[in-house]
Amino acid sequence: MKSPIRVAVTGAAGQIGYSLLFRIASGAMFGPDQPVILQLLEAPIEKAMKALEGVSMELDDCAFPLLKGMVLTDDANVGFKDANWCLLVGAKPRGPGMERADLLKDNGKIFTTQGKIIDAVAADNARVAVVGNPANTNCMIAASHAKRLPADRFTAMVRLDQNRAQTQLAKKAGVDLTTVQNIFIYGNHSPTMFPSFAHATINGKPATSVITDSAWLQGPFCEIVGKRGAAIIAARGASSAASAANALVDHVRSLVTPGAIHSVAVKSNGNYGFDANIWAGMPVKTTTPGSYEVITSYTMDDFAKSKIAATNKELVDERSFVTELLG
Ligand code: NAX
Repeated sequence: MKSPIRVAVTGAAGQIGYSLLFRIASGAMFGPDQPVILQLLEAPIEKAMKALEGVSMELDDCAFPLLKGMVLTDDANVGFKDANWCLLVGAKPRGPGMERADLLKDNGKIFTTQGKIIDAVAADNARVAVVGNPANTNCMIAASHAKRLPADRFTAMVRLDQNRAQTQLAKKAGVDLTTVQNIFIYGNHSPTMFPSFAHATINGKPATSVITDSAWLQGPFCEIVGKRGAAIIAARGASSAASAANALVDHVRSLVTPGAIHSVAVKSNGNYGFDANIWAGMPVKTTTPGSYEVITSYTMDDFAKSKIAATNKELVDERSFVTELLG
């Protein structure tokens, strides 16, 4: 049996946390032979800590063989101590009438603190995955405060968007979704994201030769994927939680699986026309567990370039709202 890894999860008593923790403890994220210790971090709010206690009781009641311990805390220094993976889910939701800039600043403060503490107390091999919105910019803020951990350890999740795009292409083509490959998300986890259909394949053929309705690909397809989160809120009365938790399982599982090719928001080095130093979704290939290289070989047509320019602009604007929070 391998020795346990420490997995810190913030916002552990929230909606996503409630779907996520059981999947991690079951082995879905790190594999059936990898024991875990869950370090569950919540906001210092009595109600949240009480709810967290209830979740931990349920985790106990699952008798997961791989779950070797739990830490419940509202102290980030405890929550991130020696953590091998830090899953940053907790964030403040956008309140009624709240401007995006205010949300960026409020959540940016959380990620400033957490970035510093992770850098100070997490394990040397720590990896960080950000889900809390605005995920790309929060990830950039956290990474900017890390002096020990390199920037490529900090990733933000666009996997939910990739999964959504894969399913939409499969439905349109009337095929099993496993036949849809190489559909990647570029840019921000927001409605401006670009699901790059031109490089996708269906049963090994270009998706554009199977789905010949280019107006649908350029219009409704991009829109459905980009606005799926809002559509779920409208239908369910609450934001996507189980599918987001599932996407985080996929995000990390792919990052620990050498050879996996998937979409991750990573620090841009100017690839694909993204501004350097923002965090943007792009295709990566996992090299060794936890490490990856960006796939830079895809060429973009004019339509793709215009979509990437729009999502890049949004990320640059977000950055400009939070410059004073960057380390
Ligand atoms: P919830 O409001 O249900 O849970 C968030 C939890 O975070 C709460 O329990 C809260 O007490 C806790 N929290 C707040 N500040 C904290 C802090 N400083 N330290 C530790 N915990 C803290 O939200 P939920 O539905 O779970 O969503 C969590 C985040 O994921 C939100 O920001 C949401 O916008 C974002 N999402 C991101 C997605 C993505 O694809 N990147 C998709 C799903 C989701 O919308």
